[in-house]
Amino acid sequence: MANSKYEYVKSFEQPDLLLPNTWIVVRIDGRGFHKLSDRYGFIKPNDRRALDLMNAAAAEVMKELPDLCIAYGVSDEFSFAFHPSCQLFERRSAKLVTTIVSTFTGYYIYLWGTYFPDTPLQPGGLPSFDGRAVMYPNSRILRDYMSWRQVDCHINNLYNTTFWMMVLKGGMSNTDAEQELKGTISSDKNEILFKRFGINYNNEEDIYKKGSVIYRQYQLEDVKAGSSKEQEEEETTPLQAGIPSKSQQEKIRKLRRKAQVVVDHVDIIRDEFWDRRPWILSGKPGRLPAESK
Ligand code: DGT
Ligand code: MG
Ligand code: MG
Repeated sequence: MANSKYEYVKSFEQPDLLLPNTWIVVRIDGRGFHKLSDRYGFIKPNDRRALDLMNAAAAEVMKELPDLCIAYGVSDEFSFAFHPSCQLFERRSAKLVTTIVSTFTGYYIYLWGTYFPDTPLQPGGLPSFDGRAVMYPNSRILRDYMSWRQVDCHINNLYNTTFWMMVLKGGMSNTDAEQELKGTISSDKNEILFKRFGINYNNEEDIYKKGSVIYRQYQLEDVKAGSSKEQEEEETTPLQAGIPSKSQQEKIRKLRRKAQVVVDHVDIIRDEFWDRRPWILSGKPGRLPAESK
């Protein structure tokens, strides 16, 4: 290509490569969903249709980007994790974030009518999402990140469930309910729910209490004592293999595309989830379940 006199402007573009060999989490969050949830009449505190729509859009993102290992969603946010060995877009931050945000938003809008058939989207109230990429240096910290989001889900859901019960069923004003809940701990909220409304919080649906985790399904491993330790040891070994070759990357992508993408509502804080699904942290595809071979 001939050099034009304008070409110098390219030098203004800044590199934004994320560090090698680190987990990359792209977290997206709905913009102004407080207002949007009112506009389209989302049920308080949890609208199953809204959560199912978030999950459906996230599952499509997982299918389109086989480099993703796991995604976790709650409320109007989703976190998508790329494995440390990921080389997609040379690990350029803006490319990764904008691809995820736009793919997610595209599907969210495309699938809206399936979940809200009677409430069409209106111009001026179109959903949009922001996004950012954060790097985490090892699997332990990646897991702590995921635990942080799931604990947040639990804390917010317990608060919101109690608050909206007090308002919608208990007839309290928003301010009075807020005032009464100020400074309460989990057991106080559990007690309010049980004593005043006969609700045992433990029996609430897992999608609300635990959020949603999306991953590729392979044959589950039997949990053996000490297996999480093995994982840790593997983790601390320096990455001898370095960057996988282009053909290796393509082979892994192909294998990942064969696996079914599943949506689950389970504890991701304890070891069991990760021990039984070692492919999530290792990035190496597992064995496909017999029936889907
Ligand atoms: P932002 O993210 O700074 O642009 O502002 P928002 O308004 O999106 O606030 P954020 O992300 O902190 O909180 C999420 C909002 O979305 C929150 O106001 C409640 C609403 N929301 C999310 N899921 C549901 C749902 O299932 N039902 C209802 N009623 N509201 C929901
Ligand atoms: Mg938001
Ligand atoms: Mg949010």
